[in-house]
Formats: sequence, C-alpha cells, structure tokens
Amino acid sequence: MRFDVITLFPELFGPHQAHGVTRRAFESGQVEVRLWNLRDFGDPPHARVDDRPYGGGPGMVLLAEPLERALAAVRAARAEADPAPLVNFSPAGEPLRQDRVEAFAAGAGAILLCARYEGVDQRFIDARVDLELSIGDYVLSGGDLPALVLLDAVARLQPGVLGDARSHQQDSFSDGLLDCPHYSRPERLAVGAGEVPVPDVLLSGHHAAIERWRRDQALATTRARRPDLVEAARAAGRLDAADEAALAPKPRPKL
Ligand code: 4GY
Repeated sequence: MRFDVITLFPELFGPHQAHGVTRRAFESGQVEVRLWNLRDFGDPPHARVDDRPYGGGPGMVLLAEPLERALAAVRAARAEADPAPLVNFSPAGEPLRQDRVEAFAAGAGAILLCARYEGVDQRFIDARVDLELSIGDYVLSGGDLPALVLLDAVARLQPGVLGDARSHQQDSFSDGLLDCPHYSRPERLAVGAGEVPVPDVLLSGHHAAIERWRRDQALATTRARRPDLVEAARAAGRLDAADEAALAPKPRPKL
C-alpha cells in the first residue's frame, strides 16, 4: 500500500520510519510513504501557503490553491483507476478507531493532508477531502502527529511486523475489548515494604484456565473503564454465555 503525505514538515516523518517494530513495514515498502512538501507548491514569489482569514480574527489559513497543486501532483504520481481517499486530520473529524485502522491496513493506502495554522480553506475541504479523522478531543498544532499515528497503527498490522502473528489478535480492541494485564519476571516483585506476586493462574500451566482468566480480566477492565465498549461488543454479538456469566453480578453469599 502507499501513503502520500502532504505536509509542511516532512522531516517529522523520517525518524518514525527508522525505528521500532514498524521499521520493517516501511523499509520493505509494505507500507510505502511518499512525502510531499506543501511549500514546493506555494504561491510565488515566496512560496506562500497561508494567509489571513476573511472576516478577521487571529491566525492564518492554509490556502486552497497550493493544496490544489499539491493534490494534483500526488494524484498524477499515483495514477490510479480507483482514486485513493484524501484524509484530513482535525478534532472535528470522525474518531479514529481500530476498525478503521484495520480497513486501511487491508487497503491500497490514502493521501494524508497534514494541516497547520488555524486550518484549511473550507472550500478545499468541501471539494476534495473524502474523510476527516480525529485522534482525540484535544488540539494539536498540526495534522502531522495524527498522520504518524495512523501510519504507525497501520504498519504494525502488516504481516510479519509483530514477531508473533498472535500478538495483534490479543491487542486491545482486537475483539472490541480492552486488553488484559500482562506480567513477567520476577515471580515476586519487591515493591515498597512488601512483595507482589504474579497471579497464580498464570503460573499454573492450565492453558484453558489462563485463557478464561485473561478474558475475564479484559471484560472487567473494559466494564470499569469503557462501559460503552462492553455495550458495543454485546450489541455486535461478540460476548458469549461465559462472557455474560463473568459480567453478571455475583450472587451474595448466604450467611
Ligand atoms: N485532535 N485529531 C487533530 C488536531 C490540529 C487543523 C491545524 C486531532 O486529528 N487532528 O488537533 N489537529 C490541526 C487541526 C488545523 C491544526
């Protein structure tokens, strides 16, 4: 797949692609990333890409015409029968979720627009942007970090990127629930005055019991932190009878 990134700060992207488990996905070209510096398409004589907002007020707006030229160059380079979607990142976008990441990971890529300043001339968004995505309810100084977030989430789903194909089947959200807790050495961890053991079941070698415990932990954490996700999993038919039993209120022990 191929992602074309339109940005004023292409140098932000290189370091991410050079490190960590996702590096292989980028270096192998499994996830090809082409960077387009919006400045190269700016208005002469000084390659201007922004100007003041009509109606007044603070800040600057990304100009539609440089964006039009950049997009035309990307579209020409991609030369696709089925044009890739143009994605803009904004707090006003649809919340990015794992199901959307999975769809990108299985697709042919996209064009990612990384806005800066106060945003993009609305006429360019209305005419050209196919999808607006938000990575959360906070305000960043640009769309570059959200684009990196999407690229990272897509890259780690590529075959062979995580050492073990099972790792991302056990992630948070892989089945619509949050992940269970994880433990490693030592078996008893000195913390403050005491020692904290690893939960017994994880040392039992009883694989079915371990699997059940992990599922119960995932259900309990998800109910405590994100009850909306439990409801959505239930509505999607992703909870079986054993899951419902784990979620059911415990009968009060008789005295
Ligand atoms: N949050 N999720 C976000 C953002 C900042 C457009 C320039 C976010 O996706 N993008 O905060 N983007 C951009 C918004 C103008 C700054």
